[in-house]
Amino acid sequence: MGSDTLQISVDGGIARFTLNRPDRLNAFNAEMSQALIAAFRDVAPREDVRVVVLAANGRGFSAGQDLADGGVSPAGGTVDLGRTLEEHYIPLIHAMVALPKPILCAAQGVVAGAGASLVLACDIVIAGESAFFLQPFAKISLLPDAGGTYFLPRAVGTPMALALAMTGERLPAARAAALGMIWKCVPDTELANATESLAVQLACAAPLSMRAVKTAIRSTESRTLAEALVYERDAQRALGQSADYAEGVRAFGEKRPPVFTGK
Ligand code: T3D
Repeated sequence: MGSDTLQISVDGGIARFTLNRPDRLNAFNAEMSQALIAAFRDVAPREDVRVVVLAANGRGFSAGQDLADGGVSPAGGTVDLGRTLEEHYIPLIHAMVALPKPILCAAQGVVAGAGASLVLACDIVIAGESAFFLQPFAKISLLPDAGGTYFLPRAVGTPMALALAMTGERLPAARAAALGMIWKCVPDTELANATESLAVQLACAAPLSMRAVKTAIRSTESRTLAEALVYERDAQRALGQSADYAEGVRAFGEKRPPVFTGK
């Protein structure tokens, strides 16, 4: 697993995926996209992985699509960007949203284009103060993709999403946090520690609960209130019959931390 462009490690219930094209500001080429898709698919069924941490090496998280990569560079004539979306970003976003475990993202520096869409597809985002979110698509006569037109208005509201996508203005991490687009903005020097302690917390959380929370909240857009209530009833019924629920209540009564097994 992994490649030169994506570092992967698994330890203590935490899978760490680290984008590794720092000299290109972690712009996505085909190799990095495919490695990331394979990595998310690989950990989906693994019981030894409770949370994924997505991070990036270097001064920026990602500058989006690598504009020099063969499939998208218009230098050699017209290109079919629909095809590259079909091959790379659509399966990637599906793999992330369908992953039955939390994805925690740690972002620094530039978070642009498809890289920004990817971050919005993560479940919890912590950003360093240096981070800024950028929708550069219109500057090259494109529209936000990789789920950008879906995630962005839901994260910041339609008026803000339109303005960000049409102007290409930078949205600093502190403002993104104030808008509720990300979970937290911390000093860059604290980004690694803040990410690690939240990753450990999520790795110790009840896996069935994490999966149910993600599935329920991620699917609200396509559900009516009545459907959401029914989904909650059915999911809660199943969770209430799990060994982890019994353990959670027992641990509460015994005033000790619970030990969850995912059963
Ligand atoms: O169907 C499809 O697949 C299409 C999908 C499209 C999805 C997208 O993501 S479209 C949007 C693509 N991204 C951009 O348009 C952003 C382009 N980059 C920039 O605007 C700037 O680089 C940044 C604002 C991100 C950062 O600026 P700065 O001054 O901090 O760094 P820099 O010097 O511009 O970049 C550092 C190097 O990374 C530089 O290379 P060099 O000169 O040192 O050899 C630069 O060319 C390279 N780089 C930055 N972004 C990209 C890139 N190389 C390829 N693709 C990039 N996107």
